[in-house]
Amino acid sequence: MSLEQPMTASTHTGLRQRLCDGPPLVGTFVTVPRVEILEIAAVSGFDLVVLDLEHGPFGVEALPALIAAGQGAGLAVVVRVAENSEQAIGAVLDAGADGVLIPHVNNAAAAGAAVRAARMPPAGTRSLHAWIRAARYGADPDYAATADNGVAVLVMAEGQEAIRDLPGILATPDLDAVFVGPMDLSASLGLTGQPGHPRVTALAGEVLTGAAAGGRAGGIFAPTVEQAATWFAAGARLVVVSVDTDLTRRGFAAARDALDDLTPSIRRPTRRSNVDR
Ligand code: 3PY
Ligand code: MG
Repeated sequence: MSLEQPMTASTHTGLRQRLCDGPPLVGTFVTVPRVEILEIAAVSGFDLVVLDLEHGPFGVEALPALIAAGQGAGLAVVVRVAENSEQAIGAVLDAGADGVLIPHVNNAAAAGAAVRAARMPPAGTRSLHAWIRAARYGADPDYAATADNGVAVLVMAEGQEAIRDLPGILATPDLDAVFVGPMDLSASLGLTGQPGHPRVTALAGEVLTGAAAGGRAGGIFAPTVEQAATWFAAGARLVVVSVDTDLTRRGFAAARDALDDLTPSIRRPTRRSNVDR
């Protein structure tokens, strides 16, 4: 496959460079828009968080504080936009995100539109504002020239159409990563809610292999750490493991279950934990 701009471009910095040739990255989705959640992810050893504007109950107004807190704690902060539009993508990059994750990118045309929205002219069509957070409020005189260097663009392959057009998506100039959404992929195969189904994992594996062969980073969401481990073994450059809500619920449930085991006097008659599900 010929690529106009391979990922090894020496100008790449930050998350772009880490996706390209750094150690594999471990992330998690954040749907609870609290500084504390990001700081807990950081002290727990995560490399990256994805602030989720597609499924989380918050908007761009929350981003500056969350991104600042995450970056200050040492995390790379990616934002998943709710839609593939110039406005949505530009807004999260203006807020200073290290990368943007675009859901439901079903074909090469959609991938091209996403990348153009994220890149400054002449590579793309992103609107320049020199006094935004990402430009250090005007204190970065080189912002227009350097903005693209560190910003990672990750498009989600999460439907059968995207799998069919994978070569076209991978050939998109200036794209950094293709990221599999196994939940929606399972639904598109008529296997809703079965991200571990062999037909889903086979296609996901094809995306990761294809991405590596095409000079892009392959990433994937894994609902469990066990699935995450298999994806790292399959060569994933980025695995986003679970979601803040599920990790919190599992922690709560594990503590409550452990108390039941240790203290028969407070044991619930029926164990309600779903920690293993
Ligand atoms: C998916 O698996 O479809 C996702 O979008 C992960 O959140
Ligand atoms: Mg999805």
